[in-house]
Amino acid sequence: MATGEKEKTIDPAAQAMLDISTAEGISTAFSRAEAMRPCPIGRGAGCCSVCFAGPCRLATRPGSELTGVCGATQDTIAARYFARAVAAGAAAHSDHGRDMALTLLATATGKAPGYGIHDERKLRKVAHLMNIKIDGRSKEEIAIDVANAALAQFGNQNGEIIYLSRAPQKRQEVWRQQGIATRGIDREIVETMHRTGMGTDQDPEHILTHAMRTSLGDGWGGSMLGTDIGDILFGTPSPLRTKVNLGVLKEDEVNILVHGHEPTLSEMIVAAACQPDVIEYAKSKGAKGINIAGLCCTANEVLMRQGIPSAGNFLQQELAMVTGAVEAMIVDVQCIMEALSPLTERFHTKLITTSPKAKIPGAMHIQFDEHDAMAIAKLIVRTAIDNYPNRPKTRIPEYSEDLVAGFSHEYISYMLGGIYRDSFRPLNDAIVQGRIRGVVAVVGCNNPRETQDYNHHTVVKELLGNDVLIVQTGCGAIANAKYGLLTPEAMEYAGPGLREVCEAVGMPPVLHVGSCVDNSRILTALSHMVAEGGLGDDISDLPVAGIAPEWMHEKALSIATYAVASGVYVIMGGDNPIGHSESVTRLVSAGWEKQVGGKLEFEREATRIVEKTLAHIAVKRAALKLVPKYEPGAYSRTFVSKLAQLSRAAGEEEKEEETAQSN
Ligand code: MSK
Repeated sequence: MATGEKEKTIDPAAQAMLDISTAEGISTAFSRAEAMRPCPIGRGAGCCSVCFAGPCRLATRPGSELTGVCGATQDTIAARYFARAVAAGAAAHSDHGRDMALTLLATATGKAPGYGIHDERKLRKVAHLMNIKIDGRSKEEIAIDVANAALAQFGNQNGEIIYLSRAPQKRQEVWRQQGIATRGIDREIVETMHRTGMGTDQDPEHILTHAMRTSLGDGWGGSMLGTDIGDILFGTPSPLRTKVNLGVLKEDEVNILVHGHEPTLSEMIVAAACQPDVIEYAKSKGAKGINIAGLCCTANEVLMRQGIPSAGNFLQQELAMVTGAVEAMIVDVQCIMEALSPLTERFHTKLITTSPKAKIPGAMHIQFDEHDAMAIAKLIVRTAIDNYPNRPKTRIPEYSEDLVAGFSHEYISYMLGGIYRDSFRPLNDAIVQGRIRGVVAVVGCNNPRETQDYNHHTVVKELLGNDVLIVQTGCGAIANAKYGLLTPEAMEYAGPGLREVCEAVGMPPVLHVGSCVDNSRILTALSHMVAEGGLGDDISDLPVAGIAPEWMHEKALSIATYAVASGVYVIMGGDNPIGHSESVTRLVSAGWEKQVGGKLEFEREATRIVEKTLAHIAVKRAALKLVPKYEPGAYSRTFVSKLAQLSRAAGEEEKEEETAQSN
């Protein structure tokens, strides 16, 4: 173990690869984050660069009286910064949704051989939601209408996007009262960019309200369409068991990693790797077979539906290459580090970009086209196979864990109510009776500014012990899977009430519901909980919360904002990105709570995150007149002392940094 490496991650596989990286002088996100302290002005939105009279640097601390050259205040600058990040995040998720709709259209019109409609039931359900005629029509006819209706959601100019109607009635009224019912997905994103440019919207509250409208077009628009159409094309997930962490790489097989977000190519890569001629080709090169694994959310897509193992979460992409065992890393869009390309100069891995939207200098580009998907997928897999004889000495860390994934909201409903009466009733009853205190979504990325996975792991374990049912998506799900929390065995961490319910229903206490776009499944599940009755008549009445303890991407801000706009209390870990404006920080918390019933807070410490979450659940339970009450101090002692140790270490580091800055 090299000095100082222990605090970078709690994952033994990552730790092993970091030791090697340090010994061999390999730069990783961990080492770069250490060398590059965050800019003290930029990290709280104290800098404005939206026009070219600047950039205007206002201050390193909140409360500056300075303004930009145009007179923009710190509050306006912070609100614009926040809204633009939300728009960027919403754009990423929604463009994913658009591509899925285009693939569905190509499939239904016979222009995308290799794809099919795998879940006809879901197709009909979605068609019904979109008021599309079903009776007497072929699945292709219905799918064409669904795809066209989905595509129309992006360019819609007036009225409301269709899926807002899936929310509880009261929530829809809140959106209308506040003027934040999304008109069109693209329209709101474009309007955010217009409003936040130099010289347009200068009222922080007004800007932030529009950020909510934009984000709703992500959660109840682009992301929800991405999820639904993904299910129609590739199947709605149901539980399956697979493995996670770098130990899923194989010594004697061609290792291909699929990385990024969209399932269209990765599903086809999986199919191509199963073709007898392709397997024979791999054998002809001396490999025993072909091993496909995933990274980030592409991993979650093929893991949820196909049981393909995950090699790890966001911070493991470079470390996977350092194993020397990866013949090809196939990337599409989002969360792909530019640093992968220089790494290919040291390792034999072929980095293959595939999206017409994303090229990386130094990487090989094989452009994917769904109209010729299998031929392209085979070409990519063969390129990886050709690289197998070039493999150097490998150092695959021997760490992998089992996990159970595949909990779509449809399956959760079936699991709770049974095949004839699928429903959320048993969950609502368990919450009413107090066996389950509440439901918390723990989602989002890794961030090299935090100890990798520590906050994800700590928050989830603590909440489980307090009878809170957990749902997870994205890299957060992979984080906890690495420590065995996504298995029925995690029951040992559950409080007695939660345990009783999970044992009766036969479900694990942590449910992996999918990739980042699948946070929309959580919105649907919350709407079902409201519809089931007994827990109020709006999402904001439910004893639920959302946490992104190690987030780093703009997409996480969009997710947080649409969750808040839907009535959820959300806590994000790490630094407050708008920390230089106390007023804007208040607007997104107390201000938004007044407007829409949800609020957004930033909190570094895992213990505080847990305390605030449990306190919020207690308040919601009290408002619903449910028992039992929240009892502070109910955490396990081991965790409290470990957390105290880490928070002391973090405090000392911050002090050192402040001293360095004041010098
Ligand atoms: S991949 S957005 S690092 S969760 Fe969805 Fe992971 Fe965050 Fe990317």
